[in-house]
Amino acid sequence: MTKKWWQGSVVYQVYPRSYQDSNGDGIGDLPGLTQRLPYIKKLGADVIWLNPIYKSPDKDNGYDISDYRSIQPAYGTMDDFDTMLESAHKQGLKILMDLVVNHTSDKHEWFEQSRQSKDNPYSDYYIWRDPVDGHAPNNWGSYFSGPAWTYEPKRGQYYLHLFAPGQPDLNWENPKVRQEVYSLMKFWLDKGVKGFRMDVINLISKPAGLPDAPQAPGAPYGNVEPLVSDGPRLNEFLHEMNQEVLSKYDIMTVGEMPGSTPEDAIEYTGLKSNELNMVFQFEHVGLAANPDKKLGKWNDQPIQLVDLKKALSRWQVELDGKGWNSLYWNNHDQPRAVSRFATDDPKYRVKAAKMLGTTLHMMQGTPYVYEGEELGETNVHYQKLDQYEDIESINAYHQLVEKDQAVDGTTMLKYMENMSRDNARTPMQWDDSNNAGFTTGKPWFALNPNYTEINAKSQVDDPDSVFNYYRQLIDLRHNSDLITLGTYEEIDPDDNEVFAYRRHYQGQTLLVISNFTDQTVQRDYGQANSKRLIGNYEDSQNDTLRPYETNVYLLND
Ligand code: TEU
Ligand code: CA
Repeated sequence: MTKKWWQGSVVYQVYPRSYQDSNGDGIGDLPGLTQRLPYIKKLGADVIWLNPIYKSPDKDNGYDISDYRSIQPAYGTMDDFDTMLESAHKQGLKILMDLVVNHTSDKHEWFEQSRQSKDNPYSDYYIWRDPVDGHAPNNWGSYFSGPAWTYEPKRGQYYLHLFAPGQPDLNWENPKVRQEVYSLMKFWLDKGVKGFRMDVINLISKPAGLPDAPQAPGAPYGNVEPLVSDGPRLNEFLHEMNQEVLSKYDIMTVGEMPGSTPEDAIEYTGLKSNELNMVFQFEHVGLAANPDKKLGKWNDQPIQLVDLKKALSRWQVELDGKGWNSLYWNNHDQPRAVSRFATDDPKYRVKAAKMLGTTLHMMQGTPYVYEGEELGETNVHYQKLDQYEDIESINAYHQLVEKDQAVDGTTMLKYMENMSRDNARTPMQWDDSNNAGFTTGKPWFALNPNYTEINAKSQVDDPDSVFNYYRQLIDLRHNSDLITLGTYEEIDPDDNEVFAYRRHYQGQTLLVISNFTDQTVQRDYGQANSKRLIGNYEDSQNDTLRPYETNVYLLND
């Protein structure tokens, strides 16, 4: 197997709004990112995935785009973008853009036209349906609470929006829509960006007839995901996109795919499929959802290690040699990794963050590091509703607590503290000065007060920091085909305390052992007296694993 550049790469994700403000308006921007590129280079990442930076009314922090070919003014100008891109290239960094084409903003010109009448050039760019008995055409609920349909009196019809009403779904059945998408993709690729992260790309092909979705007892709407994910024409659309655009450039693509299975992912990323390079699967971030189905992801229960192991190992084993994995613990939609999968107790936080990094970065696939993860940043632990900013969290509170009375307010706030997307969106913690060096003005979103303890400045030159540990993990991968390409062998799937696995490649074996508990435990996998490549304690004590201890060994077969 010849290694593709994106198989040997590590991606660093930047949420531009919260990365670095350069002009004191409290909002992160492109010149701010340009200033910080050397930091990302120092970490050792190869590629930067930028969350949306296009013109947008910001109903969903940029995931509602009103012009795909211009920059959101708060982030700067097209010149600022070009400067950033040039500077990135000079430093050997590639830029990956966020492609959001399941939906646009309702303020996009296409939609402004489309909603006027049933017979204008854009009338069929979106998914319009007549009312049924004076109601919405089916029971679909939006990902952001409420119905997935909104009535437009001018057309006397409803339009579909799987997310907010300000995010109408594009009609991919219309070949003109697909050509528009291919054309905007070429616009960015011709500038020199090196690929796309494709937002909810497995939702673009809707099932024929738009039938009702399964509805949990007591839930006001049907749950669309099982119905709209991996729809009937998805492979065809992705294949067409590949033929018309992707195959003409040397780029990487990762499709965000809630609800996809390994079998689906093999279809999209398979060596012969000519569709995408890899997908973001949701299995491990969907664990510990509420058993009361109408509460969905909102819960405060810890994840069982055996479930986490099962989820990650399944993708490792099933995609080996057939597709390619992306590896991630968190992103802008998920709580902070260390709080969620280990502990943010100050006593163990540093050890735990290193342990998680090791467990993920020694797997097969392309690793993604979300801004601040490399510092061991934690959840923000808000206690009040008015501290939240994210549309998903706020809408869910109003729907579940006030409208449905499915849960009481205090409990819901606990669930949000645990699961809200806002945990990931507080500004980057650069130093211990006012507002963590993120802005000289008033930040658009409050900082996590622990920035005085957890920040980049204190870590970059400290050899024992989480930052420098991540740097070593990335460096190890860059220099090892065993880590990049080796096959995966799970050890003791029923062990709920230790996550251990082996990797095999050309007569060499890598052994990875991570203690996910705050207790000392004993495990013997034959590691005694083996060569240790990396670990989060000064030395290895062989079979004795201290709290959150992790070690990686190289064994010769
Ligand atoms: O996320 C898609 C998605 O599945 C999320 O809505 C997810 O269900 C939720 O955030 C986790 O509970 C993508 C983007 O990453 C997200 O930021 C956008 O809000 C969404 O699409 C709509 O574009
Ligand atoms: Ca700014």
